[in-house]
Amino acid sequence: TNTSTYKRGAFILFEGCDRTGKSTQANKLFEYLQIKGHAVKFWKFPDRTTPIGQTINAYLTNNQELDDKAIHLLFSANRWECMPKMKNLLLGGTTIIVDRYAYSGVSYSASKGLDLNWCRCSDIGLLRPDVIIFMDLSTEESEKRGGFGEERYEKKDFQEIVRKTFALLKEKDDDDSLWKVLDAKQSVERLHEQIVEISLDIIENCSQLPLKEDN
Ligand code: NYM
Ligand code: MG
Repeated sequence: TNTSTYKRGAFILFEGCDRTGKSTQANKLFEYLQIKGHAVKFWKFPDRTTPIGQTINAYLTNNQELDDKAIHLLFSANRWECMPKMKNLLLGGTTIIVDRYAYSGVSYSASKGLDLNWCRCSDIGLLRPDVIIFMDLSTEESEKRGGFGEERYEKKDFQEIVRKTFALLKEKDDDDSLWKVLDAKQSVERLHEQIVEISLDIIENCSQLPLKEDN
């Protein structure tokens, strides 16, 4: 009975461990949608351009030490500070492709030993993505991709724990149909095809739905 032609944008999220191809695929999807004439924006967390993001960057590049809980809350605050802009874009009909979000926030922090439920608290009320494209790759495979870099967390044993924590988050999710787990070992092109199909479907199907909040 809703005859409105109003369409909101979709919140498409890429998640996964380091070196799984998230940024490559997020960029390819962005270019594809742009060429097809969609209103689309790209967002990356952490957003290292803000003052909070600069502190996060200093931490990740080992130039600053911070208490585990303090850095967790900064990652979360970095999402909160972007919410008004993201909300406006989505309501204005722009689709947002996001590279990492609260699921990385909880997985990386909980993998250090922080309580998982404590970690989730600071993200309660953030916008909920319409789909989570999870790039799944064994740590052996991700390590082969030129090896891990210099940044904090880029260590094989730690990544192994993060991967398991992501799986636990999916399992605990009230709506685990939101998660599309892709075998990231496939070729860039093959993955891109699947991601395009998933994304076009989501853009179409969420356009009349209200924005959801994480709980
Ligand atoms: N990371 C990212 C967190 O620990 N918590 C968060 O909330 C987010 C968004 O930052 N190793 C970690 C995961 C990555 C690192 O991200 C930097 P990227 O996508 O590698 O630049
Ligand atoms: Mg990285």
